[in-house]
Amino acid sequence: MKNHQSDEQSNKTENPGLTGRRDFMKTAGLTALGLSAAPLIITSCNSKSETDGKQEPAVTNSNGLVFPKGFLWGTATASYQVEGAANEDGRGKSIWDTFSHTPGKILNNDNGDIACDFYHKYKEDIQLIKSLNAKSYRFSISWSRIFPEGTGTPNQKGLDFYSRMVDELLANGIEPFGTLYHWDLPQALQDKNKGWQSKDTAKAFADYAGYMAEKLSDRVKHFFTLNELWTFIQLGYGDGVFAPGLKLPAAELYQARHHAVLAHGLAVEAIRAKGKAGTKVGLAENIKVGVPVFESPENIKAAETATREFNAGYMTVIMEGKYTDSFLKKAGADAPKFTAEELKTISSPLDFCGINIYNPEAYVQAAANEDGFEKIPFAKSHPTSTSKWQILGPESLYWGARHTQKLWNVKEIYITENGTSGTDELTADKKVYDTDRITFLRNYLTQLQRATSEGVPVKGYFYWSLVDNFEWASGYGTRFGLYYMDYKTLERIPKLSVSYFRAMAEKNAVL
Ligand code: GBH
Repeated sequence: MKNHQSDEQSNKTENPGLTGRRDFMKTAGLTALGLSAAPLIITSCNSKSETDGKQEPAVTNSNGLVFPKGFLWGTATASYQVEGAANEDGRGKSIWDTFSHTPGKILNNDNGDIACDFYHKYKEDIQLIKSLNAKSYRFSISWSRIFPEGTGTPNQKGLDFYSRMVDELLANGIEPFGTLYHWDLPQALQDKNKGWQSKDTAKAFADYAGYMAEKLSDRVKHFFTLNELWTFIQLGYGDGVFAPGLKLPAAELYQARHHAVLAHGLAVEAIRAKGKAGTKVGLAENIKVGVPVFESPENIKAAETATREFNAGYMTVIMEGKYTDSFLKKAGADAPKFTAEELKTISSPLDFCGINIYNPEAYVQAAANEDGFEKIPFAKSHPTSTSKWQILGPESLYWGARHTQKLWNVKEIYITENGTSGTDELTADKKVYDTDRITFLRNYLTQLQRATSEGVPVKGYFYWSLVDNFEWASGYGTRFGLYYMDYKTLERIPKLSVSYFRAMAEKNAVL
């Protein structure tokens, strides 16, 4: 194995890819756009394995693609997708219990009653996280475990579960990042309020968020309000393919969307009011990323404008406190009703932004039209993962982070989800050779490292997901995990990508 010194040397001297790119950025005129390439930040690789006498890591060449010191490696999951224990310890039903138990809604009529049984196996899973060299874990809290009816009297046993899970993470040197809503709305609030169609649900969410901050912020320092507002509103209330399975007319859908961003803002205020000093709050949105089809200054500008518009009803209104003109114009008579005071709440300042990125929303080029950009249709032959919606485009990770910084001046960014699904065949001797996932990770993380090397403040990366789990309407057939789940025995089997992730997290570099 090369010694440490020579690794560092090679970072500085033989880095043709990066040097070439910086030259390109100059010639591409990025400096003129205020996007000058920051000096490369070179941190030394972790030399633990050389000093503590443990086995040497299998891979030693980081190609110079090193992340900043302190960069957080982690994995993510969500309550309904992994916990199971659907009827235990006083948990109330959520809209996903109802939806998944409605025949025909989920592939193979799968449901989350047992899922990965994380509720009982969390200690085992925390050891899996630890063995990945991950120092952080993003989990979500099931609202109906805490408030079985959505509001009212909290259920102590529900709280106890998250409390002991957080203690276990901390005892293993893993920092907990808590998401307050990953789509499992208490069924009681769907019944009583029509869910997100009512402002009362937004208020109930804020009460629950404040309660959780009060109880956990002595140990959980980062809270995400809502996960992927676009997804649960559009697919749940617009397209009917996610819970609660509604297809609302446009005006009602716009209003539900407005209540979701309002819920976010009210929750931010509640967490600030009830959390310990220093509690940080942000969101986790699947930002829709416009990727310049190639990097000319005009296309880069167009991709930025496009990204602002693609996210107008979600990230943009949250970050800017206004709906864009073009959003309101397109909505016309269906536009949501809102007050100036609500916009102020919605745009309460955040401590950080979490962005979930799996694919580009579109490749974009400059155009002489009203919008200033046009979307380029994807080629039919453009590669996808086994999830057909997942158009592969590693640059989306770079541009997603960079647009977030540039458009909204964000100082702390986390990639709160990124991952891919594969066929993941289990061999007779219990191996999974997921070469596609490894290739995916190498390509996407190379783009993320490009962002950090240019000074985009990405502080951490959470792979989706730790284990294969309940993939919503696709049930258990679609696998995103680093660990393979044998759903008959609930055995967790490391895929080849576990070794890869572990080595990268140790080196803090793309390998
Ligand atoms: C994330 O969404 C979720 O946060 C996470 O829970 C999920 O497991 C993970 O992705 C993997 O899917 O059913 O054809 O209408 C990512 C964004 C938006 C991608 C909804 C899938 C559904 C397409 N997702 N989309 S479809």
